[in-house]
Amino acid sequence: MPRRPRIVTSVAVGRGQTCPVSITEAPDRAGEPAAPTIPRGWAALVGVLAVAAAVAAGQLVAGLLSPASSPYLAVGDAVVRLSPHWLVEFAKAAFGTADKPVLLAGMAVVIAGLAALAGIASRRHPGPGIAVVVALGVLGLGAVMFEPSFSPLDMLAPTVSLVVGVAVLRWLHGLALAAADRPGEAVRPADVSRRALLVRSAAAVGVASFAGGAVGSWLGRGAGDLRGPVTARIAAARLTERAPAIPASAAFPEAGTPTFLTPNADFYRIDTALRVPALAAEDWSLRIHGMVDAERTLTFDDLLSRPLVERPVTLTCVSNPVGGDLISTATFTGVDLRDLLLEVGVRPGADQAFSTSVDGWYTGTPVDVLLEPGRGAMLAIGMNGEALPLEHGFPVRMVVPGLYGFVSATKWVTGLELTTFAAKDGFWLQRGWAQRAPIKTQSRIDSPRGFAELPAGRVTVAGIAWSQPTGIARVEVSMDGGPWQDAELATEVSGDTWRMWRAEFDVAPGGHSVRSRATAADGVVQTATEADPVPDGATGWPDVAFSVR
Ligand SMILES: Nc1nc2c(c(=O)[nH]1)N[C@H]1C(S)=C(S)[C@@H](COP(=O)(O)O)O[C@H]1N2
Ligand SMILES: [Mo]
Repeated sequence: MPRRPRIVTSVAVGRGQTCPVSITEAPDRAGEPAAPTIPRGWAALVGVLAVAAAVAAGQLVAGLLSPASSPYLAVGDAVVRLSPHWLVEFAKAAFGTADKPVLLAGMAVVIAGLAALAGIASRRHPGPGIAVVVALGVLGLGAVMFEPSFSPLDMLAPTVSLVVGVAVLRWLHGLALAAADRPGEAVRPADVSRRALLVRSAAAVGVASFAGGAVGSWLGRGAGDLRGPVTARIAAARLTERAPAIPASAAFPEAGTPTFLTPNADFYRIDTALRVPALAAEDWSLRIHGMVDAERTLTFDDLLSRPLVERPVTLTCVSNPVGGDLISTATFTGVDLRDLLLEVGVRPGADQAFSTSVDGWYTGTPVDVLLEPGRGAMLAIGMNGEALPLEHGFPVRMVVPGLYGFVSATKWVTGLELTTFAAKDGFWLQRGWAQRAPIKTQSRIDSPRGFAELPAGRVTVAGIAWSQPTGIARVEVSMDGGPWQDAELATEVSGDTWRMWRAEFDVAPGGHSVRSRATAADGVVQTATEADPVPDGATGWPDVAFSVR
């Protein structure tokens, strides 16, 4: 039977010209109704539900087997890793620590949009929809295989995801097609029941996807009980160096400063990991290799059998703007890293200790800093008397007093290669940040808060200052551009930690602005020159405006 042109139409071919085309279709057999077409809305919904089912199935299998194999989160990780650095900086600036939920939500919107378009392209034949579902599935599989922790079993979740996506698409597509109107035909009772079946099936897929995805995410959230036994073992271990007692006079919380030690739950968190690695202490090991006399692999038991030290350290992020809150203090427990490096024997010429994390992150730390006597670099296993929280590097991280986190504080550390700076670049160095980044002398005003309205009378100005590992010798405050006035300093705990300060002023009703500047123990005064965080840390004097009634 010859094919005949059914529809003659014209399409725009640019600049107002049109061109007639004929769309040739399979011929209708005499008397048979025209081919059914799924309404646009339903077609889009079929696409979205199929992809939702695929994502949920991947999430569920990953949650059951291996959280690192979730295709959805692996794609998110890949986006973070492949994003140009201006985009990452923009996201950090715009969303702060909410950047991860924002990324995942943005991905959901993009994927749902794609799925809807795929559905609409499949109003008659499921082919285009299947192609899109397969393409997304292959993307998920590829992203999982690129995860640094990839093992072959991890292919199961993305594979199940792909298969479920295609199956649900074909199934719902079939139901939708069966329920679709046949042009020129009256609605029959069978059509009504077909429509009811479609609605029920679509609702079931929606509910099952939501529930499966939620359960999978919950299962994969990381095991809290990994930490309990480790906390107990740290408590029972032999301490050869105790942290100094923290006197009440080390902070002025009543005046508005933070508490001296930051509770673990409030400690600032910065990393590129969408999923917190959940690595059991028994499964952890650290390989120290490269330019060393004797390569060495340490287990968690090896660490615990060494003398443990306890040190209060203030960690600071290079991205912290003047006045920002990416700074916190904890007492870290762990092993001395200098001792360990002396044992393995660092070869002459090795100027970079290149640490790698199980999450795929990496950075380089100057060897001379790690080997500096008294610097106190450590492999930390405990934080404020507990095992490290998962999001702060459980079971083992690096802590190096005096260096910004991005060049020193590798969390979930599993490799330490002694090499040269010429040979390798760290993650943030590759993205325009500095190679060596000692912490700059800074101060912050915590009280009054910006734009506060205070009652008339005496005003207490209070804040923090830091200059690890040197320590703070002086903080001065200037009200309304007046002379610098010495602030009262809190009791010093260590040069590796922040120091609180406060000062009192009589201020008249009206608007005011107050500034602070710190002086380090070596006499270096916090510079007034304003610099952005990129590439090696912000500078400038904090300035807070407030008013008095
Ligand atoms: N594995 C890993 N470790 C990391 C990072 C990271 O992205 N991945 N970020 C670093 C940065 S930039 C900082 S400031 C500190 C922050 O440590 P915290 O989250 O415990 O405060 O961790 C460092 N260690
Ligand atoms: Mo950082």
